[in-house]
Amino acid sequence: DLSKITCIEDLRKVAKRKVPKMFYDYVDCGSYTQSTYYANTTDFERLKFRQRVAVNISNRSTATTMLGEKVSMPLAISPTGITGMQRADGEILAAKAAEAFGIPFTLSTMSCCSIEDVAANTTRPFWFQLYMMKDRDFMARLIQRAKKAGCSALVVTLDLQVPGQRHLDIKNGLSTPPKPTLRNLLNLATKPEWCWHMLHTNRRSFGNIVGHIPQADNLKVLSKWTVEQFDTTLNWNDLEWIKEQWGGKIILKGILDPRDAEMAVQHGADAIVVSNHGGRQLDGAPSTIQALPAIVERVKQLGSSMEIYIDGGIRTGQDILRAYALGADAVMVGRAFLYGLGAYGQAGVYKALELLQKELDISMAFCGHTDINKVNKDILIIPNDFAQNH
Ligand code: HOC
Repeated sequence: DLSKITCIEDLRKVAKRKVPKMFYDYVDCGSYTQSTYYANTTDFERLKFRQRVAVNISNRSTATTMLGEKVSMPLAISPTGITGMQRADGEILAAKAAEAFGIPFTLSTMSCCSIEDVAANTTRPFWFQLYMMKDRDFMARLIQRAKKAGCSALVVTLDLQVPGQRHLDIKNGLSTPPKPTLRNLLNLATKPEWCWHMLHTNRRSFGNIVGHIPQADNLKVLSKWTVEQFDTTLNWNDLEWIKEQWGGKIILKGILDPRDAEMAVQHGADAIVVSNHGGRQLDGAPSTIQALPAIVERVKQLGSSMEIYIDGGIRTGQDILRAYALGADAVMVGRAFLYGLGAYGQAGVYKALELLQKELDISMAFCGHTDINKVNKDILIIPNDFAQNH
């Protein structure tokens, strides 16, 4: 019953009950010791708000723009792998919820629903996420497909050329090739709703890749090809090739260091996402909220208008407000929407967005603001180590 859901944590608990263990764990874990994964959330709490009173806080608005697109709040849905395994047709359901809410949805290259599936089920242009892969022909085709589908931005992920190890995935058999344990297979029997939905779709694989390689219906072949595709030679020159193929707006995802933010400016990125891949890659990297101020400062020093987004650890509207006040133009969320999807499908994603916006609006009001566009770091008490991060 959605009326009893009052926060993202409630959605997480329901998703944990409804989604098969191996796919729930895939979302809900970080790499190695998970120190970065945990820091992403706990560091947000270290930023305290300065409450203001007796300010007229009627007529509030969280609406703004991201890359010139109007959005109902400064938030976009992050690209997440195999989203259609949280719930059948998950990418289509999440894209529809994002469209209804008036925010951008990003489709991962590694999605179950294809670019064409999502385009056929939505009218708002979505963003498409791309990895640098060895098969340039595949990349070029993906880019053309994204163009044809009317995607309004290309999100290039820079931090997954080597995979961070997630212990739980290995233990659950979510590996290459997939080797689910008997326990995990038995666990499916306890998730009838998930199974029922999954039986009614044929989107149970990498939708963007099927059709590109022979024997793509063989999961062993498909996963081996995919994993071997990540190109470790990726460097800044490759970006010029991507830009030429695409010709539209580019967002670079995985920036954690001011020097890389500077490179992004030099290479003409329209936006960056300050991201440590949800704590799923370099364990021991700083939380994204701690890395943000130095990046904002460097981009400002360069006089660049490149937009700065941030993801990782955002579970509340308060976190959105903290990130925005600290200089992010917007946030992106992965797990927060995935919990909603696993719990209640499209309605669950919409509910997650509704909760986040409501929390953002109320917290902004407590800080004495009525327009998100006017919020700045004056509303925060910032720990010293955030500013010292250069
Ligand atoms: C087989 C490769 O962003 C994650 C995703 C990456 C998906 C790659 C799947 O798991 O963090």
